[in-house]
Amino acid sequence: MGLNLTQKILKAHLVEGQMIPGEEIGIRIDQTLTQDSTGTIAYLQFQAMGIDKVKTERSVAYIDHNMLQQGFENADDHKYIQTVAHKHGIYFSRPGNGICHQVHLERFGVPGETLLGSDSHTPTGGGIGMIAIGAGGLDVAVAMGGGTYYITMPKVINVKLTGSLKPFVTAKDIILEVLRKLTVKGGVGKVLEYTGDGIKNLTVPERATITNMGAELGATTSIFPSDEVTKAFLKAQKREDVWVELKPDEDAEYDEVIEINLSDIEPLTAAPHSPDNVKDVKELEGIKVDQVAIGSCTNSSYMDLMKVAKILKGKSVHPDVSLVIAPGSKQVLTMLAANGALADLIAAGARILESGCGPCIGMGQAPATNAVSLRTFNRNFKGRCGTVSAGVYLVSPETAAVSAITGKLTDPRSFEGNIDVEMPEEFTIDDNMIIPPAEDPSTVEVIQGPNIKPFPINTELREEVTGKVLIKVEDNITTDHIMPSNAKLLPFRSNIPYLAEYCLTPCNPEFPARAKENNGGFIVGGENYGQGSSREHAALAPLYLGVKAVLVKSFARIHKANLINSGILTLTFKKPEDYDKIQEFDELVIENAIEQVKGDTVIVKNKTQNTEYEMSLEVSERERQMLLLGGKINLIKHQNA
Ligand code: MIC
Ligand code: SF4
Repeated sequence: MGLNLTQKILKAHLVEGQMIPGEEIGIRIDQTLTQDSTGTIAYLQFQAMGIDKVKTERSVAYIDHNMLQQGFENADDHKYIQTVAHKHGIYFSRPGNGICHQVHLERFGVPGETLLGSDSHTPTGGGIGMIAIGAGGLDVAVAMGGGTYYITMPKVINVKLTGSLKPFVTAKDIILEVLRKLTVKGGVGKVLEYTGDGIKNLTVPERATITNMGAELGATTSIFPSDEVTKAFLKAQKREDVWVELKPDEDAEYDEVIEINLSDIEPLTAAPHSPDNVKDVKELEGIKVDQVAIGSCTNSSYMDLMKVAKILKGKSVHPDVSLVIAPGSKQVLTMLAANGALADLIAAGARILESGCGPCIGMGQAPATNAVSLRTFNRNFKGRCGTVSAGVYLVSPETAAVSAITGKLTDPRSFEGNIDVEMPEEFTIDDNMIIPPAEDPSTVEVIQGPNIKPFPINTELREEVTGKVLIKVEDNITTDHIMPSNAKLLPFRSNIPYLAEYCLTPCNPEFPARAKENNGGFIVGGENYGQGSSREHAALAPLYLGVKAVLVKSFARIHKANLINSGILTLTFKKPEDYDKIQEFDELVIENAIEQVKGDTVIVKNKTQNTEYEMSLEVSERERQMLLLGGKINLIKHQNA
């Protein structure tokens, strides 16, 4: 039986386990990436491991999330990350050089290699045939130290693309179509492998848009083959030497096949407040738009922004619309500046932001009260943009640009004119904003400012785990609910005690106080709990507040791993109807916890209601060890002792 591409790359990196879907496997990681908002804690963890130099082939530390520098806090984070990177063999991408995923694709990604990143959109690298996975910072720190990365062997779904896109229909619309079909939890435990004749006409940036938003499906990752298109892209980046051809075997088998005829796809939008709330643009056309934001790791490539420039050339942004554009990288911005497209954007009235995440993570450009914001980004969770009452619609750059002119959500096909953009034969290359590691690390002093506080570490599991239900939340709770990120909080990503004051406050402002009064307790949630970001702060803040267990109908992959890494019990209801019975403030107890955690079923007693629930503990043996010892750091210490 032939192998699909996912299996081939995993097999080449397999260190432990058997490649049977659902079983835990350990893989070797070739490359890592971090960004500033998860990086500081990840490097503190790396330092705590006492390893001098990273053992990966390439590790890169990016600064892209928080660049407002309203106070000293995040400038301190940048300084720390720069010095710690310099000392330990890590490349440092300076603020202004661009969004981690865009720059990594341009300058570092290698087909057939594995990439682990402390950011959920790391699968962008699948656009050039990498197995690129998002994880919590601690997992990335361990990988930098040469440690194995463990995942559940995913099922591989073949997404077969046929036909070709109609004019003004884009890669963004393809992935929105997949989201419409599969929903935000449809990819959990799966890799989406794209094949078929339809991929031939998709450039690397277009493929990367698709793999990037595989994160919104909850997928482990997404991948395209490495073919002539990939070669052309790498050649244009003067990196042809890293290209290899990679494709599934002729007789490859897949766990599932989905066929999509590209010519059937229409311009789409994900309406508030979920990336899978997908509608045809036609259906919603005419909605008045207040803000248009173009950029993010999903849609800020040279090709994307050239199309936007072509649409805006000689036109004016509608008087009621604020149009902001953040180019994905210095490379993109330099090229737009050199060929005059930047002048066209500015002349039309676009507000040009620096190359970084910017409004995507709520760092500035919060829309007005009740505003409608069209964004080319990947997430539209309530409040993520900085304004709780605003409605964010996710769209393609083409739809965004055309709507910025008309002032209302507009089908881009109404634009008259040609917006074809050729893939450049050569990108403008200058890596002067990437600082290589120090030749003599002993001369480098790591500078750690006062905002950088120690991170919490759990204690061994107790015989009896007791506490109240501190909060009960519904389905699809995101990490943006659990540990919100915005311009006010992002500067405190290395200060868990401060952040904890905001933990779960979008669901219930009293949660942190309640947790402290009761010495911690339990969280109860619905399906897909913890979807979205890789931020381990969404586990560290509950840990700091004394949360001992999370009881849900189902978990999102990265958040579950982060909870286990923090030694917090991850329990799922065997009978989903039990979720309905449990109430906030109920007193719960897990008796004989140590014994019970050694098995797959844990009985949680509800003392208030005098009943009990059967919960599954779906973890590997290694994870069980972590839960018994109080997290991954304790496990590492234990193994080294
Ligand atoms: C996001 O898009 O939510 C982020 C900010 O990039 C996060 C990482 C973080 O929370 O720092 C992610 O997607 O992992
Ligand atoms: Fe940055 Fe937004 Fe991409 Fe997250 S999704 S990495 S915040 S651009």
